[in-house]
Amino acid sequence: MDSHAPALGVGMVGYAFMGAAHSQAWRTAPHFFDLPLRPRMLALCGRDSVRVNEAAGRLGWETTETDWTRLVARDDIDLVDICTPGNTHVDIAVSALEAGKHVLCEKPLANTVAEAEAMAAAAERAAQHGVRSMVGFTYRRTPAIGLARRLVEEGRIGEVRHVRAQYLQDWLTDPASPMTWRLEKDKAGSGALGDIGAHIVDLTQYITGDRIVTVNGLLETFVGQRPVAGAGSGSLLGGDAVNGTGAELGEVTVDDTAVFLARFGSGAVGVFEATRFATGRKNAIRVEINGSKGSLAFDFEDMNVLQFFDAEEPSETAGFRRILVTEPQHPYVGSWWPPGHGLGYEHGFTHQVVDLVRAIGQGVQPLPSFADGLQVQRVLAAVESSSETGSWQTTAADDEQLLGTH
Ligand code: SOE
Repeated sequence: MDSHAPALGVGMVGYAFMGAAHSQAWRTAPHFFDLPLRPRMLALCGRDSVRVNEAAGRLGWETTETDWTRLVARDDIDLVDICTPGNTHVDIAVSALEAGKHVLCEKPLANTVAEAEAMAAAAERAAQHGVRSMVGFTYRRTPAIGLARRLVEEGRIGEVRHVRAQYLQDWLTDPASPMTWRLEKDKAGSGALGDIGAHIVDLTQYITGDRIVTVNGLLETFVGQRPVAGAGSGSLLGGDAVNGTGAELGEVTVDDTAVFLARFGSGAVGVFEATRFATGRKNAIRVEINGSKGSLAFDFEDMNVLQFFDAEEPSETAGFRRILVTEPQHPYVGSWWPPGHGLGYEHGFTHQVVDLVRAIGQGVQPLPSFADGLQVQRVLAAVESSSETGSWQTTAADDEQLLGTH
Protein backbone atom coordinates (compact mmCIF):
# COMPACT_ATOMS: atom_id res chain seq x y z
CA MET A 1 0.00 0.00 0.00
CA ASP A 2 1.42 3.39 -0.98
CA SER A 3 1.41 5.29 2.30
CA HIS A 4 1.36 8.53 0.28
CA ALA A 5 -1.89 7.61 -1.48
CA PRO A 6 -4.71 10.07 -0.73
CA ALA A 7 -6.85 9.04 2.24
CA LEU A 8 -10.41 7.78 1.84
CA GLY A 9 -12.38 8.61 5.00
CA VAL A 10 -14.79 5.73 5.70
CA GLY A 11 -17.81 5.82 7.98
CA MET A 12 -19.82 2.67 8.67
CA VAL A 13 -23.37 2.38 9.97
CA GLY A 14 -24.05 -0.85 11.89
CA TYR A 15 -21.66 -3.18 13.69
CA ALA A 16 -23.30 -6.63 13.91
CA PHE A 17 -22.28 -9.60 11.73
CA MET A 18 -21.94 -7.60 8.49
CA GLY A 19 -20.32 -4.69 10.30
CA ALA A 20 -17.68 -7.04 11.68
CA ALA A 21 -17.07 -8.60 8.26
CA HIS A 22 -16.81 -5.19 6.56
CA SER A 23 -14.50 -3.87 9.30
CA GLN A 24 -12.16 -6.81 8.73
CA ALA A 25 -12.13 -5.92 5.02
CA TRP A 26 -11.37 -2.22 5.55
CA ARG A 27 -8.53 -3.20 7.94
CA THR A 28 -7.04 -5.88 5.68
CA ALA A 29 -7.43 -4.71 2.07
CA PRO A 30 -4.67 -2.05 2.05
CA HIS A 31 -2.17 -4.56 3.51
CA PHE A 32 -2.58 -7.17 0.76
CA PHE A 33 -3.57 -5.16 -2.31
CA ASP A 34 -2.23 -2.03 -3.97
CA LEU A 35 -4.98 0.60 -3.69
CA PRO A 36 -5.10 4.09 -5.25
CA LEU A 37 -6.63 5.46 -2.04
CA ARG A 38 -5.77 4.68 1.58
CA PRO A 39 -8.95 3.74 3.54
CA ARG A 40 -9.12 5.36 7.00
CA MET A 41 -11.66 3.75 9.36
CA LEU A 42 -12.77 7.11 10.71
CA ALA A 43 -16.21 6.58 12.27
CA LEU A 44 -18.53 3.78 13.37
CA CYS A 45 -22.19 4.69 13.82
CA GLY A 46 -24.73 2.99 16.08
CA ARG A 47 -27.64 4.18 18.22
CA ASP A 48 -26.32 2.91 21.57
CA SER A 49 -23.31 5.03 22.61
CA VAL A 50 -21.86 2.47 25.03
CA ARG A 51 -22.19 -0.44 22.61
CA VAL A 52 -20.92 1.44 19.57
CA ASN A 53 -17.84 2.63 21.46
CA GLU A 54 -17.10 -0.94 22.54
CA ALA A 55 -17.56 -2.11 18.95
CA ALA A 56 -15.34 0.68 17.57
CA GLY A 57 -12.51 -0.41 19.86
CA ARG A 58 -12.95 -4.07 18.96
CA LEU A 59 -13.31 -3.51 15.20
CA GLY A 60 -10.74 -0.71 14.73
CA TRP A 61 -12.69 2.51 14.16
CA GLU A 62 -11.21 5.88 15.24
CA THR A 63 -14.39 7.69 16.38
CA THR A 64 -18.08 7.00 16.86
CA GLU A 65 -21.42 8.59 16.01
CA THR A 66 -24.90 7.75 17.35
CA ASP A 67 -26.80 9.49 14.53
CA TRP A 68 -26.17 8.51 10.90
CA THR A 69 -27.25 11.96 9.68
CA ARG A 70 -24.28 13.44 11.55
CA LEU A 71 -21.97 10.83 10.03
CA VAL A 72 -23.19 11.70 6.52
CA ALA A 73 -22.65 15.43 7.22
CA ARG A 74 -19.03 15.07 8.35
CA ASP A 75 -16.51 16.69 6.00
CA ASP A 76 -13.89 14.00 6.75
CA ILE A 77 -16.19 11.19 5.58
CA ASP A 78 -15.79 10.33 1.88
CA LEU A 79 -17.61 6.99 1.85
CA VAL A 80 -20.53 5.59 3.84
CA ASP A 81 -20.71 1.82 4.32
CA ILE A 82 -24.26 0.67 5.17
CA CYS A 83 -24.43 -2.50 7.29
CA THR A 84 -27.92 -2.12 8.75
CA PRO A 85 -31.29 -3.85 8.28
CA GLY A 86 -32.86 -3.30 4.87
CA ASN A 87 -35.54 -0.86 6.01
CA THR A 88 -32.86 1.79 6.66
CA HIS A 89 -30.92 1.42 3.39
CA VAL A 90 -32.83 3.90 1.22
CA ASP A 91 -32.72 6.84 3.65
CA ILE A 92 -29.04 6.46 4.50
CA ALA A 93 -27.91 5.76 0.92
CA VAL A 94 -29.85 8.59 -0.74
CA SER A 95 -28.76 11.10 1.92
CA ALA A 96 -25.12 10.03 1.63
CA LEU A 97 -25.14 10.15 -2.19
CA GLU A 98 -26.78 13.57 -2.17
CA ALA A 99 -24.09 14.72 0.30
CA GLY A 100 -21.47 13.64 -2.24
CA LYS A 101 -20.35 10.52 -0.36
CA HIS A 102 -19.55 7.25 -2.10
CA VAL A 103 -21.76 4.40 -0.81
CA LEU A 104 -21.33 0.68 -0.22
CA CYS A 105 -24.69 -0.87 0.72
CA GLU A 106 -25.24 -4.40 2.03
CA LYS A 107 -27.61 -6.72 0.18
CA PRO A 108 -30.38 -6.83 -0.66
CA LEU A 109 -30.28 -3.24 -1.89
CA ALA A 110 -33.64 -2.40 -0.32
CA ASN A 111 -36.86 -3.90 1.03
CA THR A 112 -39.00 -2.90 -1.96
CA VAL A 113 -38.62 -2.17 -5.69
CA ALA A 114 -39.75 1.42 -5.08
CA GLU A 115 -36.96 1.96 -2.54
CA ALA A 116 -34.44 0.30 -4.86
CA GLU A 117 -35.58 2.53 -7.74
CA ALA A 118 -35.04 5.63 -5.60
CA MET A 119 -31.56 4.41 -4.65
CA ALA A 120 -30.62 3.58 -8.24
CA ALA A 121 -31.85 6.99 -9.42
CA ALA A 122 -29.85 8.76 -6.69
CA ALA A 123 -26.79 6.69 -7.64
CA GLU A 124 -27.23 7.68 -11.29
CA ARG A 125 -27.41 11.37 -10.38
CA ALA A 126 -24.42 11.13 -8.04
CA ALA A 127 -22.33 9.31 -10.65
CA GLN A 128 -22.59 12.41 -12.86
CA HIS A 129 -20.42 14.08 -10.24
CA GLY A 130 -17.99 11.19 -9.77
CA VAL A 131 -19.71 9.83 -6.67
CA ARG A 132 -19.70 6.03 -6.79
CA SER A 133 -21.91 3.29 -5.27
CA MET A 134 -21.91 -0.51 -5.02
CA VAL A 135 -24.23 -3.15 -3.55
CA GLY A 136 -22.53 -5.81 -1.41
CA PHE A 137 -23.02 -9.15 -3.15
CA THR A 138 -19.71 -10.50 -1.85
CA TYR A 139 -19.97 -14.16 -2.91
CA ARG A 140 -19.29 -13.18 -6.53
CA ARG A 141 -15.82 -12.23 -5.25
CA THR A 142 -14.98 -15.81 -4.28
CA PRO A 143 -12.11 -16.85 -6.59
CA ALA A 144 -13.94 -20.01 -7.73
CA ILE A 145 -16.95 -17.93 -8.77
CA GLY A 146 -14.69 -15.53 -10.69
CA LEU A 147 -13.13 -18.52 -12.45
CA ALA A 148 -16.59 -19.91 -13.28
CA ARG A 149 -17.57 -16.61 -14.88
CA ARG A 150 -14.30 -16.56 -16.84
CA LEU A 151 -14.91 -20.11 -18.16
CA VAL A 152 -18.47 -19.26 -19.23
CA GLU A 153 -17.28 -16.06 -20.95
CA GLU A 154 -14.60 -18.08 -22.80
CA GLY A 155 -17.30 -20.46 -24.05
CA ARG A 156 -15.78 -23.47 -22.24
CA ILE A 157 -19.25 -24.86 -21.38
CA GLY A 158 -20.94 -23.67 -24.57
CA GLU A 159 -24.56 -22.47 -24.55
CA VAL A 160 -26.01 -22.34 -21.04
CA ARG A 161 -29.12 -24.49 -20.80
CA HIS A 162 -29.65 -25.20 -17.05
CA VAL A 163 -28.98 -23.07 -13.97
CA ARG A 164 -29.44 -24.84 -10.63
CA ALA A 165 -28.92 -22.80 -7.45
CA GLN A 166 -29.51 -23.43 -3.76
CA TYR A 167 -28.73 -21.43 -0.68
CA LEU A 168 -29.20 -23.80 2.26
CA GLN A 169 -29.02 -22.83 5.94
CA ASP A 170 -30.61 -24.39 9.01
CA TRP A 171 -30.36 -21.77 11.76
CA LEU A 172 -34.13 -21.49 12.13
CA THR A 173 -35.03 -25.19 12.06
CA ASP A 174 -35.55 -25.15 15.85
CA PRO A 175 -38.87 -23.42 16.66
CA ALA A 176 -37.29 -22.24 19.94
CA SER A 177 -34.83 -20.05 18.00
CA PRO A 178 -35.91 -16.54 19.01
CA MET A 179 -37.26 -13.65 16.99
CA THR A 180 -34.76 -11.42 15.19
CA TRP A 181 -35.19 -8.44 12.87
CA ARG A 182 -34.63 -10.85 9.97
CA LEU A 183 -38.06 -12.34 10.75
CA GLU A 184 -39.96 -9.06 10.62
CA LYS A 185 -41.17 -7.88 7.21
CA ASP A 186 -41.13 -4.18 8.14
CA LYS A 187 -37.40 -4.45 8.93
CA ALA A 188 -36.11 -7.18 6.58
CA GLY A 189 -38.54 -6.84 3.67
CA SER A 190 -38.66 -10.61 3.21
CA GLY A 191 -37.15 -13.71 4.77
CA ALA A 192 -34.99 -16.32 3.07
CA LEU A 193 -36.01 -14.88 -0.31
CA GLY A 194 -34.30 -11.51 0.12
CA ASP A 195 -31.68 -12.44 2.70
CA ILE A 196 -30.14 -15.44 0.92
CA GLY A 197 -32.19 -15.85 -2.27
CA ALA A 198 -30.81 -12.48 -3.40
CA HIS A 199 -27.29 -13.95 -3.28
CA ILE A 200 -28.06 -16.82 -5.66
CA VAL A 201 -29.95 -14.53 -8.03
CA ASP A 202 -26.89 -12.26 -8.22
CA LEU A 203 -24.43 -15.17 -8.41
CA THR A 204 -26.17 -17.00 -11.26
CA GLN A 205 -26.70 -13.80 -13.26
CA TYR A 206 -23.05 -12.85 -12.71
CA ILE A 207 -21.64 -16.26 -13.72
CA THR A 208 -23.84 -16.56 -16.82
CA GLY A 209 -23.72 -12.88 -17.80
CA ASP A 210 -27.48 -13.23 -18.29
CA ARG A 211 -30.63 -11.92 -16.57
CA ILE A 212 -33.68 -13.69 -15.13
CA VAL A 213 -36.73 -12.47 -17.06
CA THR A 214 -39.65 -14.53 -15.70
CA VAL A 215 -40.21 -16.54 -12.51
CA ASN A 216 -42.77 -18.83 -10.94
CA GLY A 217 -42.36 -19.63 -7.29
CA LEU A 218 -43.71 -20.11 -3.82
CA LEU A 219 -42.87 -18.83 -0.37
CA GLU A 220 -43.60 -20.77 2.81
CA THR A 221 -43.38 -19.99 6.52
CA PHE A 222 -43.01 -23.14 8.62
CA VAL A 223 -42.91 -21.53 12.10
CA GLY A 224 -45.28 -18.59 12.50
CA GLN A 225 -44.41 -17.53 16.05
CA ARG A 226 -41.13 -17.51 17.96
CA PRO A 227 -40.04 -16.63 21.51
CA VAL A 228 -39.01 -13.03 21.97
CA ALA A 229 -35.37 -13.17 23.13
CA GLY A 230 -35.05 -11.84 26.69
CA ALA A 231 -38.74 -11.10 26.83
CA GLY A 232 -39.88 -9.61 30.12
CA SER A 233 -43.54 -8.97 30.89
CA GLY A 234 -45.04 -6.72 28.32
CA SER A 235 -42.15 -6.52 25.88
CA LEU A 236 -43.95 -7.60 22.75
CA LEU A 237 -42.88 -8.06 19.14
CA GLY A 238 -46.14 -8.41 17.30
CA GLY A 239 -48.10 -11.17 18.98
CA ASP A 240 -48.77 -11.07 22.71
CA ALA A 241 -49.32 -14.80 23.01
CA VAL A 242 -47.41 -16.72 25.65
CA ASN A 243 -46.20 -20.23 24.90
CA GLY A 244 -45.88 -23.14 27.30
CA THR A 245 -42.49 -22.00 28.59
CA GLY A 246 -43.98 -18.63 29.56
CA ALA A 247 -41.86 -16.76 26.98
CA GLU A 248 -43.76 -14.19 25.01
CA LEU A 249 -44.10 -14.95 21.31
CA GLY A 250 -43.48 -12.71 18.34
CA GLU A 251 -45.09 -13.06 14.93
CA VAL A 252 -42.87 -14.21 12.06
CA THR A 253 -44.02 -12.06 9.13
CA VAL A 254 -41.61 -13.28 6.42
CA ASP A 255 -40.93 -16.47 4.48
CA ASP A 256 -38.82 -19.29 5.90
CA THR A 257 -38.17 -20.68 2.45
CA ALA A 258 -38.43 -19.61 -1.18
CA VAL A 259 -38.40 -21.97 -4.16
CA PHE A 260 -38.85 -20.80 -7.75
CA LEU A 261 -38.41 -21.62 -11.40
CA ALA A 262 -36.80 -19.04 -13.65
CA ARG A 263 -36.27 -18.35 -17.34
CA PHE A 264 -33.20 -16.34 -18.36
CA GLY A 265 -33.04 -13.88 -21.25
CA SER A 266 -31.03 -16.38 -23.30
CA GLY A 267 -33.73 -19.03 -22.85
CA ALA A 268 -31.81 -20.96 -20.20
CA VAL A 269 -34.00 -22.37 -17.43
CA GLY A 270 -33.32 -22.13 -13.71
CA VAL A 271 -34.34 -23.86 -10.49
CA PHE A 272 -33.76 -21.90 -7.27
CA GLU A 273 -34.11 -22.76 -3.56
CA ALA A 274 -33.34 -20.53 -0.58
CA THR A 275 -34.14 -21.82 2.88
CA ARG A 276 -33.20 -21.55 6.54
CA PHE A 277 -34.70 -25.00 7.23
CA ALA A 278 -32.26 -27.25 5.35
CA THR A 279 -31.46 -29.24 8.48
CA GLY A 280 -27.72 -29.91 8.62
CA ARG A 281 -26.75 -27.41 5.91
CA LYS A 282 -24.99 -24.40 7.48
CA ASN A 283 -24.08 -22.07 4.61
CA ALA A 284 -24.31 -24.23 1.51
CA ILE A 285 -24.43 -22.03 -1.58
CA ARG A 286 -24.60 -24.52 -4.44
CA VAL A 287 -24.57 -23.52 -8.09
CA GLU A 288 -24.48 -25.85 -11.09
CA ILE A 289 -24.53 -24.55 -14.66
CA ASN A 290 -25.10 -27.07 -17.48
CA GLY A 291 -24.06 -26.01 -20.96
CA SER A 292 -23.94 -27.55 -24.42
CA LYS A 293 -20.19 -28.25 -24.08
CA GLY A 294 -19.77 -28.77 -20.35
CA SER A 295 -20.82 -27.98 -16.79
CA LEU A 296 -19.63 -26.09 -13.74
CA ALA A 297 -20.51 -26.85 -10.11
CA PHE A 298 -19.68 -24.97 -6.91
CA ASP A 299 -20.51 -25.40 -3.19
CA PHE A 300 -19.53 -22.60 -0.79
CA GLU A 301 -19.00 -25.20 1.94
CA ASP A 302 -16.00 -26.26 -0.21
CA MET A 303 -15.32 -22.74 -1.43
CA ASN A 304 -11.78 -23.17 -2.80
CA VAL A 305 -12.91 -25.75 -5.34
CA LEU A 306 -14.70 -25.46 -8.70
CA GLN A 307 -15.95 -28.62 -10.42
CA PHE A 308 -15.65 -28.52 -14.22
CA PHE A 309 -16.93 -31.08 -16.72
CA ASP A 310 -15.60 -30.76 -20.28
CA ALA A 311 -17.93 -32.59 -22.68
CA GLU A 312 -15.23 -32.44 -25.34
CA GLU A 313 -12.91 -34.60 -23.21
CA PRO A 314 -12.66 -38.15 -24.65
CA SER A 315 -15.17 -40.37 -22.83
CA GLU A 316 -12.54 -42.69 -21.32
CA THR A 317 -11.11 -39.80 -19.30
CA ALA A 318 -14.25 -37.61 -19.01
CA GLY A 319 -15.59 -36.67 -15.61
CA PHE A 320 -16.03 -33.67 -13.34
CA ARG A 321 -12.58 -32.19 -12.75
CA ARG A 322 -11.91 -30.83 -9.22
CA ILE A 323 -10.10 -27.53 -9.78
CA LEU A 324 -8.36 -26.22 -6.65
CA VAL A 325 -8.81 -22.47 -7.19
CA THR A 326 -5.68 -21.37 -5.34
CA GLU A 327 -3.29 -20.60 -8.19
CA PRO A 328 -1.86 -17.07 -8.56
CA GLN A 329 -3.58 -16.68 -11.94
CA HIS A 330 -6.98 -17.25 -10.36
CA PRO A 331 -9.03 -14.12 -9.42
CA TYR A 332 -7.61 -12.31 -6.35
CA VAL A 333 -5.49 -15.34 -5.23
CA GLY A 334 -2.12 -13.88 -6.28
CA SER A 335 -2.31 -11.32 -3.46
CA TRP A 336 -2.72 -13.96 -0.77
CA TRP A 337 -1.05 -17.29 -0.15
CA PRO A 338 0.84 -19.94 -2.17
CA PRO A 339 -1.14 -22.62 -4.04
CA GLY A 340 -3.21 -24.96 -1.86
CA HIS A 341 -3.45 -22.70 1.19
CA GLY A 342 -7.03 -21.61 0.53
CA LEU A 343 -9.16 -18.58 1.37
CA GLY A 344 -12.21 -18.14 3.61
CA TYR A 345 -15.57 -16.42 3.94
CA GLU A 346 -14.03 -13.09 4.97
CA HIS A 347 -11.87 -12.77 1.83
CA GLY A 348 -14.90 -11.94 -0.33
CA PHE A 349 -15.45 -8.83 1.79
CA THR A 350 -11.81 -7.78 1.40
CA HIS A 351 -12.04 -8.28 -2.38
CA GLN A 352 -15.20 -6.15 -2.34
CA VAL A 353 -13.30 -3.27 -0.69
CA VAL A 354 -10.43 -3.69 -3.18
CA ASP A 355 -12.74 -3.52 -6.22
CA LEU A 356 -14.71 -0.59 -4.78
CA VAL A 357 -11.65 1.51 -3.86
CA ARG A 358 -9.98 0.78 -7.20
CA ALA A 359 -13.13 1.81 -9.10
CA ILE A 360 -13.36 5.03 -7.10
CA GLY A 361 -9.68 5.73 -7.75
CA GLN A 362 -10.11 5.07 -11.47
CA GLY A 363 -13.33 7.08 -11.71
CA VAL A 364 -15.39 4.14 -13.04
CA GLN A 365 -18.64 2.46 -11.98
CA PRO A 366 -18.06 -0.23 -9.32
CA LEU A 367 -19.95 -3.50 -9.90
CA PRO A 368 -22.45 -4.68 -8.87
CA SER A 369 -24.07 -1.26 -9.19
CA PHE A 370 -27.27 -0.05 -7.55
CA ALA A 371 -28.89 -0.71 -10.95
CA ASP A 372 -27.82 -4.34 -10.60
CA GLY A 373 -29.23 -4.34 -7.07
CA LEU A 374 -32.51 -2.93 -8.42
CA GLN A 375 -32.72 -5.71 -10.99
CA VAL A 376 -32.25 -8.33 -8.25
CA GLN A 377 -34.99 -6.55 -6.27
CA ARG A 378 -37.31 -6.90 -9.28
CA VAL A 379 -36.63 -10.65 -9.38
CA LEU A 380 -37.44 -10.94 -5.65
CA ALA A 381 -40.64 -8.93 -6.08
CA ALA A 382 -41.67 -11.08 -9.02
CA VAL A 383 -41.19 -14.24 -6.95
CA GLU A 384 -43.33 -12.73 -4.18
CA SER A 385 -46.16 -11.81 -6.55
CA SER A 386 -45.86 -15.18 -8.26
CA SER A 387 -46.30 -16.89 -4.90
CA GLU A 388 -49.40 -14.76 -4.24
CA THR A 389 -50.97 -15.27 -7.68
CA GLY A 390 -49.75 -18.76 -8.53
CA SER A 391 -48.65 -17.52 -11.96
CA TRP A 392 -45.50 -16.67 -13.95
CA GLN A 393 -44.32 -13.09 -13.39
CA THR A 394 -41.90 -10.98 -15.45
CA THR A 395 -38.99 -9.28 -13.68
CA ALA A 396 -37.93 -6.34 -15.85
CA ALA A 397 -39.53 -2.91 -15.85
CA ASP A 398 -40.99 -2.07 -19.25
CA ASP A 399 -38.23 0.38 -20.06
CA GLU A 400 -35.39 -1.55 -18.42
CA GLN A 401 -32.65 -3.24 -20.41
CA LEU A 402 -32.73 -6.96 -19.68
CA LEU A 403 -28.97 -7.21 -19.86
CA GLY A 404 -27.53 -4.92 -17.21
CA THR A 405 -24.08 -3.72 -16.27
CA HIS A 406 -23.14 -6.49 -13.86
C1 SOE B 1 -28.10 -14.77 7.36
O1 SOE B 1 -28.88 -15.54 6.58
C2 SOE B 1 -26.80 -14.37 6.65
O2 SOE B 1 -26.04 -13.67 7.58
C3 SOE B 1 -27.06 -13.46 5.45
O3 SOE B 1 -27.68 -12.25 5.87
C4 SOE B 1 -25.74 -13.16 4.75
O4 SOE B 1 -25.96 -12.34 3.60
C5 SOE B 1 -25.09 -14.47 4.32
O5 SOE B 1 -23.87 -14.22 3.67
C6 SOE B 1 -24.87 -15.36 5.53
O6 SOE B 1 -26.13 -15.57 6.23
